[in-house]
Amino acid sequence: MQYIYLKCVFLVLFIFGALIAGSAVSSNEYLKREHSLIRPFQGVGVNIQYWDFLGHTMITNNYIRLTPDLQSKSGALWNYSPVLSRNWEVQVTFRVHGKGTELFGDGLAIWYAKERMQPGPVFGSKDHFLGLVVILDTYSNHNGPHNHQHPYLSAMVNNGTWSYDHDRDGTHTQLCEGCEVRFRNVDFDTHVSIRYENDILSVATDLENKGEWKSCFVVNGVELPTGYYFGMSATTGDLSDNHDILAFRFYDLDSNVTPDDILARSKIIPNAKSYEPPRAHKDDPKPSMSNAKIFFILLFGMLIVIAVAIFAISYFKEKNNRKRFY
Ligand SMILES: [Ca+2]
Repeated sequence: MQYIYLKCVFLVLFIFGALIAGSAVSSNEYLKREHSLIRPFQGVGVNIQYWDFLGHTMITNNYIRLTPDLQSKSGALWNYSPVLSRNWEVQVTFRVHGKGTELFGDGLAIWYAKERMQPGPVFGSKDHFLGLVVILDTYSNHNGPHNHQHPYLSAMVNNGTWSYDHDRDGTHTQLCEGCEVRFRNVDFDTHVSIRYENDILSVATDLENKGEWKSCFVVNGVELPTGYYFGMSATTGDLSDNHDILAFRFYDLDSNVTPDDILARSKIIPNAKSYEPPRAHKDDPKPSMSNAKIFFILLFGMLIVIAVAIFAISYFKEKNNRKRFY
């Protein structure tokens, strides 16, 4: 009796153990360490495994600070393993914070690009890039009215020929309408997920500490090559913020993708079918007439009408008077 009881206990323990092992495998199955960045960051010296950094980037155990909350700083982090997956998802945990309450900037960008470690004007990285960028733009450079508030999340796919237009906050080259995002100065971690599967790009955020993704946008027909690199960069100008990266997790979503597919895919040029062709940079239209101007024009017009009326009345009156004399 006791033997059967023990056997049952062992069986239950075995099944329980197998379930735990199974779930551990399934949750780690697709995480690729060579494209990920997981705490603690400080290993031997100042090296971070699989990643290079440049500019004012500062590494601590718990976070990587791309820029401090000081003017004119710029930093970047680039993975040095080319991505050999056709379908993937990355989840970036970040924190943007600073002393500014009304004015802060400039923002943070997450890259999947052909060239790595290239400093430049687009949130600390190269313009005219080949690949994808997802931008968390904290400062509205645009003087005229936007139809959205900042911070604003948007994406751009570039074949190397287009320029990111800061004066328009990239709205003329964005992939589609983005979304307003509030991630600054919160006392919990904030996350963005970029999923690229079967040429569909989906971006979602978790900015409210709820542990759930909220969709920002989904776009079909996005063609990105294999063999590009992931990176993150940030910059400050007159305005500043701390731009901190806390984690970068890469999940391989490939199933039934052959090495030939991966190779063929490495030769394509980044392209997005739904793309609106970028509009030429035009200056804002001249401000329309002020209310005061319109009032004076109307007043002037009315005075002319009144003057004409008075003249006409007196003219006809005189004509009538003259008639009576004859
Ligand atoms: Ca901006």
